[in-house]
Formats: sequence, structure tokens, C-alpha cells
Amino acid sequence: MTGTVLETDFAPDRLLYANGYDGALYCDWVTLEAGASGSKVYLGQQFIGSGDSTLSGGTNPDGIEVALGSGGHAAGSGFEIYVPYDAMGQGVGPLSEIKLFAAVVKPWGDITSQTLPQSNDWPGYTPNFNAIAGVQAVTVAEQALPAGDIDADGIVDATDTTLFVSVLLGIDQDPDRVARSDLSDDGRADGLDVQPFIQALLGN
Ligand SMILES: [Ca+2]
Ligand SMILES: [Ca+2]
Repeated sequence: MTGTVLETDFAPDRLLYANGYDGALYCDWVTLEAGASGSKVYLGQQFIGSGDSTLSGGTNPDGIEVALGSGGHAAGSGFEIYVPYDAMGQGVGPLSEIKLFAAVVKPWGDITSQTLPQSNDWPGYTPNFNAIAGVQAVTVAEQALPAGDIDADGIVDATDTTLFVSVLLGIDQDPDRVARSDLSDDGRADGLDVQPFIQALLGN
């Protein structure tokens, strides 16, 4: 794979490397640096086809999960990952635009046609993805958070009320939560935001 060139407008920050060997899946999480070697952390392992995605035996503070089914092409099998926003770096959240590329690579480094997005080519050992038709990264568009969703989990509920009150009292000064508490959009989280917050809460 050394020498592989990704598309010009696709510069990944993180790499999940799941290595299947002797019935188990060994997973590394790599922080990629432009023009330099990445830094790798061993997340842990899980058995292929176990139906469990929890990794064990490594260092995995953000709780990344990986599972690989062993049922061939049967429905319900395949490769599934769970990567919390925190693992993707500072400032990444529901409002972020995230690009994703995945590929199945053979043991000797041959990138197969099994890619996401789908490729009709067999990229091979040292492909230049600029020369391969199509866009080689799926873009997950940024999602607009509902008004009043202070913890940015996509729903407005009692948890947000607690956080909103903490922000207004000045106890919580987290810039993101302060910004989300400014429902009146006047640059401040204060008493004028209470009424729109209640409306947002009742509207959900
Ligand atoms: Ca919420
Ligand atoms: Ca305000």
C-alpha cells in the first residue's frame, strides 16, 4: 500500500485499520499527519463472527467498536464500526462534515474492488485514486441541530434543560454549549433565551 495516493480533496485525519488474522480482528487507530508518519494506537481485538463489537486488550479511551461477521454475504453480516465523535479529534461533532472511505485490502497489500464508495476498478497495490473514476469518499453532510439541543445529541429533552440552566448561571462556560444556549442569536446566553428555549423544549 506504500505509495497509495488518495484523491486530492480527500485528506483523512484518522485511519481505522482492522486486521483479520486467525479468527480474530486486531484493530489499530492511527492519527494521520500531513507529510509525516502517523501515530498508531492498538485499540484491541474481537473475534470474527462473535456478534460482539467490544474491543479488548488495547487502549481505547473513546470506546471505538468494531465487528466483522463471518456469514459470507448473508444479511446481517458484514463490517460494522462505531466511532464516537471524540475519537475523531477536537471540535468534531454532529455539525461536522465527515468524509469516509473504506476498502478491503488483501494480506499482501492489494486494495481490492471492495471499497466504499463502490469502485468498478481493482485499485491494486499502489493506486492513485485521482486516476480512478468516481469519488472515493462518502460525505456525511453536516446536520443542523434542533434549537435548544444544548448537548448536541439531536434531541431536546430534560438533559438540555439542566445544561441550559448551568450555562445561564455561568457555571458552564463551555463555548459550544454557550453558543447553543443563545437561542435568540444575539451573541449572548441570558434571560432573553429562556422563552425560546421553553418553546423549543415544548415543541419536541
Ligand atoms: Ca439534547
Ligand atoms: Ca441570546
